Amino acid sequence: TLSERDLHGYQNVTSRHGMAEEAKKLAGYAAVDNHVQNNQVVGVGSGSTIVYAVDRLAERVRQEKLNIVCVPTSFQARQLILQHGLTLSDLDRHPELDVAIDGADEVDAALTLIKGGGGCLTQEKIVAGCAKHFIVIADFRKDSSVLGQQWKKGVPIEVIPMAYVPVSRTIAKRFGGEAVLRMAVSKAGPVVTDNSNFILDWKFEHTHNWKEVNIAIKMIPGVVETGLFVGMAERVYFGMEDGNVGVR
Ligand code: ABF
Repeated sequence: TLSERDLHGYQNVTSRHGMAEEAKKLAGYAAVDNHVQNNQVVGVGSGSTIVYAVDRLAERVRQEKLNIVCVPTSFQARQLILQHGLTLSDLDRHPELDVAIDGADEVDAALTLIKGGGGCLTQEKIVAGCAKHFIVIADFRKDSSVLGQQWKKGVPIEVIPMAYVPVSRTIAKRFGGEAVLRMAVSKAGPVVTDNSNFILDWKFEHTHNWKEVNIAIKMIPGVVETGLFVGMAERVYFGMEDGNVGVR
């Protein structure tokens, strides 16, 4: 049986999780209501927060008869678009997007993001880079002043499979910490991305000049993309515990 303390702790965790779900919805709705207009091309992110944004987008398309096309950032995002009956498009047809909406693992004071907890960082960054406005949605747990404060899984880095060992060693040597190959939950083997690559999770040990580190890591032969989104987010909507939406 759970002790009183454990039960209280468990209730805390579940209620905080429950609050986080509500907070995700608040952020997703606010972003769609404030940044999506008729006749637009919308980049759709990945993760769980974006699900609320897509719910709201589909609702508005139905209610307001909006003419919207959606460009996905992952297999999951593509499924979300299809499941909601939204019009699916791609970067061949729409290389310029009006707005991209996506989640994040952590946001710092300068709106630098860590993304890629879900393994979709490369297509997410490509789509975000093609959008006039890149809007991020997150619950209060992602709202940090320094990266690493709350997100403890490190910076995801997508790498060409044959290069993951030299890349991991180079990162540890140059920047400290440890870059660990992301294994599938089954432990049967490494996670393989939508682009058939591997992911290293770089558990950095201290703060860095993320702009410089991002460029330096990107230049290591074998690196496809980093989960550091520097100077890309125009605005971040945080669903808060008190039911309000914070905007940075
Ligand atoms: C995606 O959203 C990823 O970049 C990021 O890891 C994830 C955050 O997931 P969630 O919205 O479920 O917190 O864009």
